Amino acid sequence: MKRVLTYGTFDFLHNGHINLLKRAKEYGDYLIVGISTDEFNLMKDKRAYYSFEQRKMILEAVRYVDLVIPEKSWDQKIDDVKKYNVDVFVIGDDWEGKFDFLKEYCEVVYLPRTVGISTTKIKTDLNHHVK
Ligand code: C2G
Repeated sequence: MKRVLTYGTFDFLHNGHINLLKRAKEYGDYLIVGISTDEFNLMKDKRAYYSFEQRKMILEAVRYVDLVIPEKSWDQKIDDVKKYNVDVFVIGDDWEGKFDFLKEYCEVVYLPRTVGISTTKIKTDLNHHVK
């Protein structure tokens, strides 16, 4: 059983998120997703439209996701890797290099982001009534 871990806010779940989760799952058999709590989002200077509970429920419905855990701080990743016996940490390459400290504990993979979609773009387009 190869275990994969990733983290994110996953607000307004879109094809870029799904593409990331799909590829992350391909690195193992069991995908754990740490979803940023509403409080931690404030520390990332993000305000999600959907609450933690809503985002958790939505992610749990995604076929690639096996377990959803709360991401409460920047400092929990090493503990999570140990606690869940993680083999591979996967995240989008907008974070390239930022989590290399995990290489001591597991494989670290940065995947190319999906171009043309983001939660920010969705919000902007909706505000401008873009068809
Ligand atoms: N993503 C992607 N392509 C996009 C948008 C997002 O591949 N067009 C990926 C991001 O790279 C990330 C994941 O989808 O791996 C979730 O994106 P966010 O919800 O924006 O996550 P972020 O705020 O970057 O949180 O401790 C790590 C942070 O919690 C990561």
